[in-house]
Amino acid sequence: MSLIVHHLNNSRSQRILWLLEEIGAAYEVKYYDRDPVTNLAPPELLAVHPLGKSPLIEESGDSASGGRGRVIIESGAITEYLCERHGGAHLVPERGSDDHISHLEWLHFAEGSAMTPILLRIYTARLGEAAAPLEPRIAQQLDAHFAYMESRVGENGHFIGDELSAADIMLSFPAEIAIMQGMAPRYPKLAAFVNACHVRPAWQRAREKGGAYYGY
Ligand SMILES: N[C@@H](CCC(=O)N[C@@H](CS)C(=O)NCC(=O)O)C(=O)O
Repeated sequence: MSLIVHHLNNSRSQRILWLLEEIGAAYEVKYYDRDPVTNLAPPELLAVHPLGKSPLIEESGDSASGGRGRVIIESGAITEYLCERHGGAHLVPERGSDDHISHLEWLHFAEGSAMTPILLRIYTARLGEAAAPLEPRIAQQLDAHFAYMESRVGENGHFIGDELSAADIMLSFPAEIAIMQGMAPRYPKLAAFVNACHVRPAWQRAREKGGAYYGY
């Protein structure tokens, strides 16, 4: 069996590379570049999955499965799958514990909640003045989500307990966006969290492998 990550530059997929480096799993990276004008993924990704978005992982089948592999989409699902099947159990709190429930909340908060106002801001920015009526609501929602993260991240640079968790890896992407948008003075604990992620050797190895990743 072999594991392939279909990786788009400057994207959420970076955290899957980071996760795999933390786990120490063997994987191959297939690289895709965003269109310089539209910023969309190239059509080659559509050949892998109908949504054509990244991250995608592809597990090739072994002879026992008759060579059937499968493609898995969604960062959160990919993260849970890799932790369960590829040696990342130490990145998930013990099932049945209170920390495990918090971990589920945070892991899904990253894509399910935090990314919504972030994407609204990115899309409406293209509308210029036409977006003005929406702007206060988007700004309020961005602040609500980032302020919530700021209020819960530990001084130790983790959202749950004293060790890195899979949820930290998922949350790194929205936190990095907050810092890229110049919000470090407003959310100093989130800025410290992002720094704590970036000094990890596994993050740095993933950064080397992933190619362009915004200004980081
Ligand atoms: N919720 C999905 C979002 C996937 C997604 O939108 N990926 C972006 C990269 S950050 C993408 O592929 N954008 C290019 C496009 O939409 O063409 C996940 O977390 O996997």
